[in-house]
Amino acid sequence: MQGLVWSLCALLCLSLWEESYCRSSRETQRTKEPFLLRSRRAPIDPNSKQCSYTFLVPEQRITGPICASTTGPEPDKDRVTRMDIADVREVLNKQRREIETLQLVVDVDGNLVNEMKLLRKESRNMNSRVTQLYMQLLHEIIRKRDNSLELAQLENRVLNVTSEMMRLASRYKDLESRFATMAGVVNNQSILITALEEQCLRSLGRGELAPAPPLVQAVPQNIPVDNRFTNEIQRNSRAFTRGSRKNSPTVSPFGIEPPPPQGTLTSDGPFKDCFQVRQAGHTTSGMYLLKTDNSDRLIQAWCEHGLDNGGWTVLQRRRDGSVNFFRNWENYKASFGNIDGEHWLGLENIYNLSKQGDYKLMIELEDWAGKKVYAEYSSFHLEAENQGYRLRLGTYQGNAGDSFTSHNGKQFTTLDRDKDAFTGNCAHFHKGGWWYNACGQTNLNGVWYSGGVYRSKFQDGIFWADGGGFYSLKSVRLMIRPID
Ligand SMILES: *[C@@H]1O[C@H](CO)[C@@H](O)[C@H](O)[C@H]1NC(C)=O
Ligand SMILES: *[C@@H]1O[C@H](CO)[C@@H](O)[C@H](O)[C@H]1NC(C)=O
Ligand SMILES: *[C@@H]1O[C@H](CO)[C@@H](O)[C@H](O)[C@H]1NC(C)=O
Ligand SMILES: [Ca+2]
Repeated sequence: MQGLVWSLCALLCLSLWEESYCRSSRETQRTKEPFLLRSRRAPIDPNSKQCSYTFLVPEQRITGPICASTTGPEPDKDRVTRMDIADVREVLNKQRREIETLQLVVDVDGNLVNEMKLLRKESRNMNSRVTQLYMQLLHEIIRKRDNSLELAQLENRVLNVTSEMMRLASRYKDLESRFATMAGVVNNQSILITALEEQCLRSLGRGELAPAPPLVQAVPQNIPVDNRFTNEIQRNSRAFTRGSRKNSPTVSPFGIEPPPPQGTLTSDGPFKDCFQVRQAGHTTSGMYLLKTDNSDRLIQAWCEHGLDNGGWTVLQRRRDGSVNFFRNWENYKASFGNIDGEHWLGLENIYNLSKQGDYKLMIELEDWAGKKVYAEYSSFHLEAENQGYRLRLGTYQGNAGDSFTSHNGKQFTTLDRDKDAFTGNCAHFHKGGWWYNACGQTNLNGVWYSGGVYRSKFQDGIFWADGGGFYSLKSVRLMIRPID
């Protein structure tokens, strides 16, 4: 820019100078030839002076001046030129001043233009900046509005949740009071049940109060102590549902035949017992069809092949309380329950099985800590029905303790057939069917209580004296196999 301005100035100066020079040269043209035009004009200028020479004769003395050069300007012309120069200088000065003024103006103008340009640029920048800021502001405003909306929603939700919480708290209090009422009712019912039980026993004893059988005194070794309440509840609920369960496979404990056990038969038998099944090559525990000697009836039985080389015929099994064992003579004579779950194989079947040869009995017991023990009797068989299916046991061996030998030689007693040595009916006290004595050291067909230690007026749980009379076992199995 600056350069351009300067070059412009220079051009201007040059032109001005040339103009003024030309003017002055025109004025002086007649007297002085401008050296620029001499070459052009010299040959044709008629006013141009020629140099004149004076030739001297050598014999003669020099009397006149020697002309060395006659080109010097004439005095007239000299004067004119000086005046001209003064004129020109003045004009030049004047013009220089003008130029300086112009220069100043130009400079100012250029600065102004620059400033203008800068300002314009700045303004443009400002505009875009302002636009940007405006957009940002808009954005912020929109965002703020959204936030406030969200905040309001959140507040609403918090309020709602708080009110919900209060509602739930009040409902919880309501439920708590209702629970307290129910607990009171349950306690009252429990008392009532006990009273009714006593009354029932009294009426069974025809007005006389039958004395309770002696309790098994053995103290269990590992009693869980914190589940008494659980047992109480369990017991009460059982008292209500006993004999009226609809979903149970065993519809009624009295007289009604249970539906045939279901399951898949894996037998290609029939076999005489599970030992024969095992000998035929079957190694999978499961349900098999058995046919005892001199009988044309088939028996469904569970063969246990996973224990001690297998071949065990299961006579009874308890494990989850799914089947009611407080049943009459007909039930115990036949069979009940589910072959693949809790069941009783039936006294007649057991009798027919056990008379086929020499069998030993294995009783497997598991407590609620998962500990398994067993009691084995070297021989086992029952006598016929007219002998009340009297129990005949061999000698004990095992780690469960011998709680069964005291039942040896006893007939089978149910709630409707009392063959025990006790004045009352042991089946009523122990709530099962068994070879009761008076009443005995073990009750494996008793009530299945959850948790082990149970609270009951009588010892009616599934107990094995060595585990304690008030400790109900978790699972039990009675199995027979021919003596090796
Ligand atoms: C809060 O509860 C009111 C009714 O009690 C309901 O209309 C509103 O939609 C609820 N708000 C939320 C955020 O759940
Ligand atoms: C329980 O029985 C007692 C009296 O034996 C009685 O005062 C109380 O109200 C009964 N409670 C319930 C919840 O029935
Ligand atoms: C038991 O065996 C006898 C023959 O000894 C037979 O008549 C009877 O039907 C058998 N009972 C069962 C339930 O198989
Ligand atoms: Ca009796």
